[in-house]
Amino acid sequence: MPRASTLRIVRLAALALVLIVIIYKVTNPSSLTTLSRAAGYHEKLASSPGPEQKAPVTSGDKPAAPAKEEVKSEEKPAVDFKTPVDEGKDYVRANATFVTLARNQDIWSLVKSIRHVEDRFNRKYHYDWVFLNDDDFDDNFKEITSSLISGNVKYGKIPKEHWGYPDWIDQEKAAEVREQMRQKQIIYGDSISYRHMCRFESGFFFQQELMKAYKYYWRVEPDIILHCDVDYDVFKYMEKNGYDYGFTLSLYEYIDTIPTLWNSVKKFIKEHPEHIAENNLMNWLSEDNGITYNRCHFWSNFEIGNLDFWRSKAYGDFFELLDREGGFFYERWGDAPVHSIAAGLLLPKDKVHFFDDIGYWHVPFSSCPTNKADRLKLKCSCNPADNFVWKGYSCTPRYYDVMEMKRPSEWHQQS
Ligand SMILES: Nc1nc2c(ncn2[C@@H]2O[C@H](COP(=O)(O)OP(=O)(O)O)[C@@H](O)[C@H]2O)c(=O)[nH]1
Ligand SMILES: [Mg+2]
Repeated sequence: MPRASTLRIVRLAALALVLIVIIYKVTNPSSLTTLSRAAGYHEKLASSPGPEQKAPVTSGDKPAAPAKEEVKSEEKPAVDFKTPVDEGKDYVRANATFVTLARNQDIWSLVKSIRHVEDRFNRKYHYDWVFLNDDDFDDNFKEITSSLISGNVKYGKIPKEHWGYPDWIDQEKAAEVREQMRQKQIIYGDSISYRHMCRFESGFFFQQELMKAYKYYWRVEPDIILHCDVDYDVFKYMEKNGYDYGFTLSLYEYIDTIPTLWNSVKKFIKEHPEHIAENNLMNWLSEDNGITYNRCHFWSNFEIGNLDFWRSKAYGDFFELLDREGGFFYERWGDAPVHSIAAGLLLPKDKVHFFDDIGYWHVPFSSCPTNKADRLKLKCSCNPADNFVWKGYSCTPRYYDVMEMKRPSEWHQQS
């Protein structure tokens, strides 16, 4: 019958169509949506620079298998430098500690930072935490902080010679400068304690008795947020990759706080050419090969670093020259540009690491992992639209250029 045979033909055609689609999908796996989504993630892993070799996650939240092209990059065995979560009590930690400079009154701003660090990282690793203060910590501070921290907690009082005026500083001149800066409304321009703090963080935090036992540190300030899980041991990661300085945010310094800093740096370069590393980050710090400073600096309220670098002869000579120049008091040199210029000139550039996977906030800027796949994997709570890393006032795009690093694929959506 004509109607029945038409129906049969339609059914056969439909069946053939389904078969064609199945055959096409099996022979072209990259056309599957799950695989193409995973490809962006692996592309980033494969494009990571230098010795870093971020190996894909091995267990737990497994991304889907890589698309065909990426399989090639797995021919070279990737080294998993990211020591995964290990909650066992026999876990062997790196020789490392958190370090926080604080006053007793900072306690309620600090508890929030501690909770973030513990919840996102330290509850899995139990690293120590050293608190430093120019005064005595009170019982309330000690009781609350020690109740929150899963590693050993230590409290140190900074000796007078590390928190005060060196004898070559003309204190009247310093007071005049503070008054001028107050009138110009320069942030912390009229503060004495802020200057002692910046000089301490520049020259002395790593010399404290309690810090002498450690090699690596992670600096934490009050009122910071960790937006994402940190699902590997960052200290071991520093150690295995030979990194000496790690950062999350970089930006331009206010010129009014450091008008003569670069002149002093140039003096140092002339007096101590032996300390200047080959293949350093000068091109990140300067656009004219060292004649002027472009004011780029790593934001030092977050730092993961190697204390031996700060204790080196090179950095010791650097700090001593700057300290003699008096700019911590006659201007308002911050520890951030001081640390950054030192890391940029005294270290080869492959010793500095950008932690693109640590979501971090300190008022008023956030870093947030750029690619969506990373934010999901790390359970991030940050809005990528707020990611400062690719914005105009950030120096991190320049860092990528100088390091010849490939930018993560979604960077332009956040610029
Ligand atoms: N013990 C002590 N810590 C200080 C003092 N001033 C600042 N700090 C600490 O130094 C760090 C930087 O200070 P903060 O006020 O956060 O400066 P900002 O981040 O540059 O705005 C924080 O960890 C503060 O708790 C001080 O006078 N005494
Ligand atoms: Mg702060």
